[in-house]
Amino acid sequence: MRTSELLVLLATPGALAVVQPWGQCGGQGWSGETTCTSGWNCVAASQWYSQCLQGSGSGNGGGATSSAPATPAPTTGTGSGSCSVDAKWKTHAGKKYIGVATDQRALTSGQNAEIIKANFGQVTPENSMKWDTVESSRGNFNFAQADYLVNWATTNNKLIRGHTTVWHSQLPSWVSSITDRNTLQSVMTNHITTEIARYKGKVYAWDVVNEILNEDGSFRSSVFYNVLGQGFVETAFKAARAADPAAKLYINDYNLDSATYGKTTGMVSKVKSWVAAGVPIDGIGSQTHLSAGQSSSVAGALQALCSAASECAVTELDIASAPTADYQAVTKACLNISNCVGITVWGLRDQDSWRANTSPLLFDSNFQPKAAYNGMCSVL
Ligand code: 9MR
Repeated sequence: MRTSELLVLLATPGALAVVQPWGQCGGQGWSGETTCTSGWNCVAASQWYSQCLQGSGSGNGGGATSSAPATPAPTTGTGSGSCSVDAKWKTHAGKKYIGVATDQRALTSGQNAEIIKANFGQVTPENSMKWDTVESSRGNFNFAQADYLVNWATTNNKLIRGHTTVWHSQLPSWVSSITDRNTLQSVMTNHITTEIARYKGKVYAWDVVNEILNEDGSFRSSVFYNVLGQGFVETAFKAARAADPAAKLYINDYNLDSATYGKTTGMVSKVKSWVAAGVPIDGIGSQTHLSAGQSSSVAGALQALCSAASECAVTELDIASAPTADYQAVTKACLNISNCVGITVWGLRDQDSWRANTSPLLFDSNFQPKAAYNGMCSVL
């Protein structure tokens, strides 16, 4: 929430008696408010957690408010014995999801959909919302795969992290070859506005800009930085905020896994100054692609990152050979930081990972949970 919104709320008697967008509104043991703000519905995600969502099926269908629905049956934990990491995560205050990267192809094959439904509370499109998929030529938008994912998530009460609008990679050459400032400004703004507005009210958070820093924390050379200068960040976030005012807007990057690393310190100082200057950044996403044994510095890094924005998240977790201790350490690191809202694992099965040869994920080729999955559950 921005300060201006908070002041309005505090000045309005009774205004805090409704739950704001994305807030918790029910679940076993919940004693807080159960009525969502106007236009949002209280939807049960699990036995333990109901959340104010927009555009989801249940609730009062457009009236002023809606209250918590009846508690659903416990999640059975398909594919993982009796544990849903997402349901256990949400028993902790302020924790919104454990999610997974997926897309239409995975969701329509094998047991992917079934396992995600039972064990995870959020999905990130692994590829379908990237620029080369969505706008391969100027002004010609193709949202077929992204629509599939959004419809699937909405139907199944899963949060969505939109990924990603401005990224130097997977960027069509018609964009990367632009040299005229006004043209690029217009193209970038139109891309952000069109994509984010299409899913307004349905996406919890957007990775508005992705991987814009070098390892030393300076700006990466990209068409956006080279042609527009660092002001492209402010332009991008303002366009995103205008397109969907309720979505949380993130800056996302990798190699933010140690507090003393140049990229981490650069990210922290840049985000603090952007936020102070009124750039609408709500969160920092730490991708967290790790090697085995690399988790020991993650808690300190997340503390630094999470101090710079109103929320933060682990957005693309995978760990070479998936050691249980490393998955547990990352899980506890985010769990112990009050504004670290969730963890997204970058794929379900090892064989579908972008680094499949390192077997870095939580489920094996037979859709069976690995030791690390049960290890995550046991620390929740
Ligand atoms: O996992 C994604 C892989 O399937 C794609 O081929 C690749 C290029 O688009 O992107 C991978 O996901 C990346 C993510 O979008 C951004 N951070 C790094 C991820 C791994 O490369």
